[in-house]
Amino acid sequence: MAVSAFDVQRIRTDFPILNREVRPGILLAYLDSTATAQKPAVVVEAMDAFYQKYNANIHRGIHTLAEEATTAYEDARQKVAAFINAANAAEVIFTRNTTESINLVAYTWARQNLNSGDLVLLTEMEHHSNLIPWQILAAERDVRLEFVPVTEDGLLDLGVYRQLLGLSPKLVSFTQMSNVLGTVTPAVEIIRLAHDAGAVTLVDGAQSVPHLPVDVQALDVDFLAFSAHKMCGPTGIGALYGKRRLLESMPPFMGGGDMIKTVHLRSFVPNAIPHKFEAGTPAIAQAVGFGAAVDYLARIGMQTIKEHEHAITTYALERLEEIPGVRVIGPSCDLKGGVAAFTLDEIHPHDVAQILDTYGVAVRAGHHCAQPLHEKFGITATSRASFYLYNTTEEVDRMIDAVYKVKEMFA
Ligand code: C6P
Repeated sequence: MAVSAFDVQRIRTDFPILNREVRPGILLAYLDSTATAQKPAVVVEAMDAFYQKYNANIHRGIHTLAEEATTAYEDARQKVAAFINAANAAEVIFTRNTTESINLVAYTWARQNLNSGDLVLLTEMEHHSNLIPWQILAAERDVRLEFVPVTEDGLLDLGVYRQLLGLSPKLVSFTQMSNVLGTVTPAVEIIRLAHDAGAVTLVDGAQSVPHLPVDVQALDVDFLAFSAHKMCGPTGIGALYGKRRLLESMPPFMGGGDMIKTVHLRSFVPNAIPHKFEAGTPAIAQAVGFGAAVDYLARIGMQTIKEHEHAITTYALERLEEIPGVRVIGPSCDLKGGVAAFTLDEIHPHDVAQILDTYGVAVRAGHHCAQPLHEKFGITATSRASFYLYNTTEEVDRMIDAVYKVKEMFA
């Protein structure tokens, strides 16, 4: 059954892995894109072409291959910048992933600007990537941390947020989409209020950039962190967007080749942005793959992808909620992206995921690197199905049938 005008069967032919049998006769139903997305052939081919045809180091050589590799790497930066509507490609720093992007801000901007007693405002729905860097900083600098609470229905409590802004935080750092609840947070409003209170803002876009149209200028966000591997690109590369003024004022993150203008035995002058933050040989093939991935997503259109995921998620939530003993955490489908985290009776989520796997259905189980959020809901773990542009209602049906099988086994 098609859920929208979007031709999902056509899209699926772009992803060879989706034809894979997990075991003889059992086709893969990949419902774990929140962990990492599958890659279309165009991404794999772009990386393959780099290694087969113009592999060379960048910004260093003047031979043909080095120039071709440098052009491809910088073209990828332009593509990623255009994808999030950055005003200038120099505002996009290539990192390893979202985690490194957030740490970059914590180790540079935050250590330059935050001191004892200063406040960092986070939320209770953060991934560990947007908690631990601030906990480390808090321990080192005596910086205070406060958290915007999550309500029973999986939303941020904006009333408490407004009150916490009265404490004049220096930084407000929050996720635009929860990897567990699926909640899409009201980022425009959160950022506007933070700026009115004098705070700098960081958005964890690990889940939003792959699944929603994200425009950094419309958001007016100061920093945005995201990973290529969750948006049809390769592992090993991500990005940090930062406003030019901030990036230029920040000290380098790591020292080494490429991030310098001049070096003497006892001193150096850092390079201009973005190179100031890209020490050493970067992930060149991965950047090429990242560029191919954003080309691919942009061709389909992020609004179209969002609508397809919304239709699949609506269907999945309806079907899950009809199963006795299933509890889905998070808000209604109009307030969330393509994530359905649930518990099933008293059955351990690892058992659920393992049994689903025997039917070819790949879901994740555990705390999904959001342990405090699970504690808030009084649980230690959930099973989590997540959806992307290539998922179908048939795959949801297969998951539902498998969940009924789990219930039978544990009855
Ligand atoms: N969440 C999940 O299964 P990295 O690992 O750096 O690419 O992304 C970290 C990260 C940060 N923020 C959010 C909201 C995330 O969802 C993730 C990654 C995966 O939910 C792996 S733990």
